[in-house]
Amino acid sequence: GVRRAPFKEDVFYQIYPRSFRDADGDGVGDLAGILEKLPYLQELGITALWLSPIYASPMDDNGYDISDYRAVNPEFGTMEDLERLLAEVHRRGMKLIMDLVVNHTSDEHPWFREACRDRQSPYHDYYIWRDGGPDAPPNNWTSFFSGPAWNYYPEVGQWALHLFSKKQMDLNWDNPALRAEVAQIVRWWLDKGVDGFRMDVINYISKASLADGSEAVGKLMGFTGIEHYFYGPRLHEYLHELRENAFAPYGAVMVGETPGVGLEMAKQLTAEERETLDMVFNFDQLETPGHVRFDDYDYDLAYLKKYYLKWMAGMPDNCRMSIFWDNHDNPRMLGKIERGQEYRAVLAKLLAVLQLTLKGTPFLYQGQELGMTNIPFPSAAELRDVESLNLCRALEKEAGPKAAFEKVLAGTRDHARTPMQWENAPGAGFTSGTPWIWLSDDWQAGWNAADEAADPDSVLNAYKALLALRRAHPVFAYGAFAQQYASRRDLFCYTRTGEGERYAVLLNLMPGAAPRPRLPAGAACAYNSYGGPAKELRPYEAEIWRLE
Ligand code: TEU
Repeated sequence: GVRRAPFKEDVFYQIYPRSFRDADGDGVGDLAGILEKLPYLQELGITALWLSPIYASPMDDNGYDISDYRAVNPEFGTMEDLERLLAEVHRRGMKLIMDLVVNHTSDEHPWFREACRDRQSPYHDYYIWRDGGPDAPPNNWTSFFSGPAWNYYPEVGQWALHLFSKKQMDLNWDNPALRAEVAQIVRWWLDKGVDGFRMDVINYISKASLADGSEAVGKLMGFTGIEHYFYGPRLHEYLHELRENAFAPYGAVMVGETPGVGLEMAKQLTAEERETLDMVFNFDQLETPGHVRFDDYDYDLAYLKKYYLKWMAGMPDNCRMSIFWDNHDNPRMLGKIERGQEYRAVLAKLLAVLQLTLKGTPFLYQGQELGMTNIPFPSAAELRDVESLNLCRALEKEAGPKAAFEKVLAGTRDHARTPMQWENAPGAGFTSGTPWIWLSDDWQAGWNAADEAADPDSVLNAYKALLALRRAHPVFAYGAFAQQYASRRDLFCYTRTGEGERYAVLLNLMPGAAPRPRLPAGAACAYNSYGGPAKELRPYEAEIWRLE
C-alpha cells in the first residue's frame, strides 16, 4: 500500500501573484491581495498554496529571474506582508510552499555581477563559463526563449550559459560552495516557517558536458542541447544532498518541476528509499503526441486517458506524481480541448473529477476552478511574456507579423496569466487600476467567482463539492487504481479502492450521449456533473459512485 504522508493528502493551489488579486490598485497582483482571498481558498477546500516567485527581481521573466533570494519584490509588498500571509495561511490550517528558482539567477544578482567583474572572484565559478572569442558561442545549444544559449561578456573575455532568457544565467551546481549557498537559502525560508518548495526546472541542474547538442533531437524538440542536461549524471546526488542538508530536518516537501523526465525517470526521482524528491511534475499530458505547444490543434481526450492508464499502472506505491492541467506556462487545458463555449462548464467539471480522483496529488491553478479558458488576445501588442515576445520577433523575420502572431497565440503562456476573474465589476475585481496584462470581457458573462458562488450549477461549486468529497475520503489519496469497462473507448472508467472504501468514476469523453455501463447493485451516486444521473451518459458527463 501507499505510505501515508501529508503531501499525499493535500490539494495544492498555484497562485501566480501578478495576476491573482491587486490590493493597492497599481494593476499588479500582490501579497496583500492574496491575504484578502484566503477565506475564498479555504472555503474552496484547498489545503496548500504554491506561490510563484515573489522575490526581488528585474522581472525579465516575471520573477523567475531572481536578484535576491531573501527579499520580497516591492511590487508584491514587503517581507512583513509575506510573514503576515504565512501566519494567516497557517492559522487557517493550510500550508504554503514557495518557488525555488536555482537552476539560474538573474544577471543582476550580486553573484553574477561579481562574477563578471573579476575572473578570480569565488563567485565566478558560481556560473558556467567558456573561453573563446566574441564571434562564435562555445556550442550549438539554444535557449528556450529563442537564440543561442550563451552571452558574451567582454569584461572577462568569456561566454556564460543561459538556458532561458538572456538575463537568466545558469548556476554551476558542480561547485560545492554554490550548493551550500542554495541549502542555506532553503533553510532560511524553512526557518521562517515555509512548508516546502516547488523547484523550478530542477532536473536541469547537472550538465553532463558542454558538447554540441544533436541536431536531430533539436529538430524534434525545438531546442538544441537538452539531452546533455535534462537528467544529468549528478542530478540524484545533488538533490539527495539538498534533501539531507536542508529539507529533511524540517520535514519540508520537495516538489520538482521536471520537464521531459517521463515515467522511468519520475520513478527514479520520487522513489521513497532514494530520498530525492517527494513528487514530480511531468508535462507530457499537456500535448497530444506529434504536437508542440505552439501548434494550433484540438487536444484529444483519448490521449489523456491513454496517458493516465500508463502512469497509473507504471507508478509504484513508493513513488508519487502530481496531477495537473493548468499552470502559468501553458494555455489552459479546457480551451485546448474545446475552443468553442458549448460544453465549457461540463468539460471543466469532467477535468475536475478526473484531476481529483486519479492517484496522485492534485495541483490546481488559479482560475481553473472558475472554468477560466483561453480567450484569444486581440494583437501582439497585448502580449507580455518574454518567451512569446522573443518568439514573435524571431518568427516575424521569416514569416511576417501576421503569421508570427498566430503561431505565438496558439501557445503563449500569457493565456494562463490573464487576471483572475473575481466579480462582475470593472477590472473583474482583480484591480481598481489598469491590469498589467490584457483582460477579456469573459467575466461579464458569469465567469467570475462572485457569480459562480451564487450559482449551484457553477464550475466553482462543482470544485467545492469534489474537494469536500476528496478530503473526507482518504481512498482518493491512497487507494489502488483499476480501470473498468476497458472495452468502452468512448468512456474512461476506473475504481479507487482502499481505506475500507471503494469508488467508481465514470467519464464520458465524447461531446455526445453514450450508453451507461451497468454498475453493481447498491451503488450510490456521490457526484454527477449534470446535477443527477440520467438513463444515458450525456456529453462529457462525469460521475462518481460509491460502491459497497
Ligand atoms: O518553466 C520551465 C519549463 O520547462 C517551461 O516553462 C518551458 O521550458 C518553457 O516554457 C519553454 O518552452 C519554468 C517556469 O515555470 C517558467 O515560468 C520559467 O520561465 C522557466 O522555468 C525559467 O525559470
